[in-house]
Amino acid sequence: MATNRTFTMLKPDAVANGYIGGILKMINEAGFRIVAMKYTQLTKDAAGKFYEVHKERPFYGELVDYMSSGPIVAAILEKENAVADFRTLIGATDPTKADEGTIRKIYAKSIAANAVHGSDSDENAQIEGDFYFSKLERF
Ligand code: IDP
Ligand code: MG
Repeated sequence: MATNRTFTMLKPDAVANGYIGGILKMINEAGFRIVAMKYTQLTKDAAGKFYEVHKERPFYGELVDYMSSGPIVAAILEKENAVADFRTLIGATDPTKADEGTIRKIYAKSIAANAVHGSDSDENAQIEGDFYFSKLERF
């Protein structure tokens, strides 16, 4: 299923460090339109559910604790080729391996606290957006 939308979260480290404005500016300047947006905090249960696909990975517990540790910004973004272009904009999972000029290279502290989430497929973008937003919250 092809869509022109992706889903992102500005993670607890990015919010705590005061990077919301800087990251949103990069997102806007890269040509993404904000379809939906929410400032919220995941419970441990909700974070566990969101990252269920990673349940078997060794960092799952750490990831769930971290993602529920403070407020985040969740958003649906629209642009042609949104999923792939947003992954390019955020850079590699490990910020030490991220390209220059990417959001993670500029704002991320570590492979765990890596500033931002980006969906990895159209299907997951749909699932992840539905996790946070009702139809009435999309514009
Ligand atoms: P992605 O966010 O670049 O798609 P995934 O492999 O889907 O990376 O991992 C999901 C999230 O889990 C990462 O963004 C990061 O916060 C965390 N993570 C990934 N690998 C590690 C690791 O080796 N140690 C700790 N946390 C990790
Ligand atoms: Mg991923």
